[in-house]
Amino acid sequence: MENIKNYINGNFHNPISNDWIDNYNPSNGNVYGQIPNSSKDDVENAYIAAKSAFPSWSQTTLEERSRILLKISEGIEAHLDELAQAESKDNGKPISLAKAIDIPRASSNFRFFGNAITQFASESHESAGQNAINYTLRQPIGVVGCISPWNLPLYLFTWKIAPALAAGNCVVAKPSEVTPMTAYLLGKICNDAGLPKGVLNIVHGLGTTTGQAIIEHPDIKAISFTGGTATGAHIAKVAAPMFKKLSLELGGKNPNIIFADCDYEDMLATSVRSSFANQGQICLCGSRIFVEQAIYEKFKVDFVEKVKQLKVGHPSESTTNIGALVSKPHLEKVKSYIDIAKKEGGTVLCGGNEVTVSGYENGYYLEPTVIEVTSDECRVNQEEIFGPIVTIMPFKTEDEVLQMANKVKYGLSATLWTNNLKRTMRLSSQIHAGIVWVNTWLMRDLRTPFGGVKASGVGREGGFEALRFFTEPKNVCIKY
Ligand code: TXE
Repeated sequence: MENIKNYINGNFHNPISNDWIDNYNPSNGNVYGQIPNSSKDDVENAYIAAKSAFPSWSQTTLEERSRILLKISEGIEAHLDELAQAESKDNGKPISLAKAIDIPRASSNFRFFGNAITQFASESHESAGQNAINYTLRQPIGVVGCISPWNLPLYLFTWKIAPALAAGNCVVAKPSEVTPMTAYLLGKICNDAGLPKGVLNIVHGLGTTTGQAIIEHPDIKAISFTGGTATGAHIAKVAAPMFKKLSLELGGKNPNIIFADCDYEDMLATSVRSSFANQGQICLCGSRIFVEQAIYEKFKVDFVEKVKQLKVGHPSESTTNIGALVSKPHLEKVKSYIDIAKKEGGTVLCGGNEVTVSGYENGYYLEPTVIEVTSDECRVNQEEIFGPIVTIMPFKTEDEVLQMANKVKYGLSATLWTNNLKRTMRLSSQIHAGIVWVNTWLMRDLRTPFGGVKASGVGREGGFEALRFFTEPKNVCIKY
């Protein structure tokens, strides 16, 4: 059994209450370890460690902070295989994906913010004619909370922690209880990199116990959260009256809009990826596919043929394209939408069935599923499923598809396939989303603002947006 511990003040500790929860391996449905279900007392100890470390860390020079963050980045890189194996085992994602995307991006997150902090500056404003100069300080907040989800565990965990540390804060962080392993392994990498004790503290446990203790802690001044919209709303309700700074990266139901003038083969290959990467468990997946009428029938045949070629298999197999879904409850939730779609008149063009992978009969496997819908207003087209299920339907005009694209409560990302420049500019400016990809998907420049509108969240991560979130601006005005 692989039991893990909390990482507090640079050391590893059991939960004070000695309360543990099972950690499942999605590929075979077995319990393979136990993780702390940390209580308020554990979170308080983590907070005290962070508070004690803050004076020194916030006064550490940018060069020294940068040096340590770059060493953490190198440490993640040096442990790529171990971390990728752990991620794949914990989440059910193919090992190929963990090795190519998840872990390299976790390393990039620390490298990017280790460099960005040495370039981060603030403004001054001369009040002409008044003999006054204003300068803006951007000071670290203090102890901040970082709470992350199970779909891209180390990738999203470090996406919050790296800028928080770079900006001079100390952190109480909680990964998802469903995928805690790589966060646990990060602790030793941080120690080896020379991160001072207490600067980063990692507590494990359920959202309702450990997560709740973090968001309601009176002295944890900012919360950076990625997860479901419902949980984001709950966090806002708790934190708002405490005047905490909030960054909420929530769910999505992203349109993939395909015009007849697109580069067809590139669109087709990328649309398979944007539909089913990570078993469709990425908030940025293009789960609603709208295709211009002129190529709809051709697309339907070609897309279904390509999806049928995707191999559902054990995550450790190099040939696996679709691994296991992250948990039994999530598999059941995703499966339920197939019945819902049928009841609403949808047609399952391929997939729709659980898969039994020989030798792993109790694993959580589902075929990649394409459902043709007759209306954009059906539940399967409105609600975030967060699994290997996409819908397709035709459209005739730009206005029609723009209306359908925007007619959901979410507004995270959108993908647009066209070579018509004016149409690109028109639609990109009118789509309700924080990110619009044109003729590509999931191409990421970490300097860009990342986040969504409406029920997809509040605030932006990435680049200087993240460093601004994790600092407090103060204007100093001097008359001379
Ligand atoms: O998210 P949760 P889950 C969507 C997706 C998924 C749904 C729920 O649709 O089906 O959200 O997924 C912690 N106080 N996304 O269960 O519950 C929790 O422990 C403080 C989209 O993963 O939001 C975990 O660490 N923390 C998303 C984290 O919040 C609490 C990616 C996320 O858990 C808490 C994942 C509380 N009261 C799911 N309750 C994306 N945007 O990428 C829970 N948590």
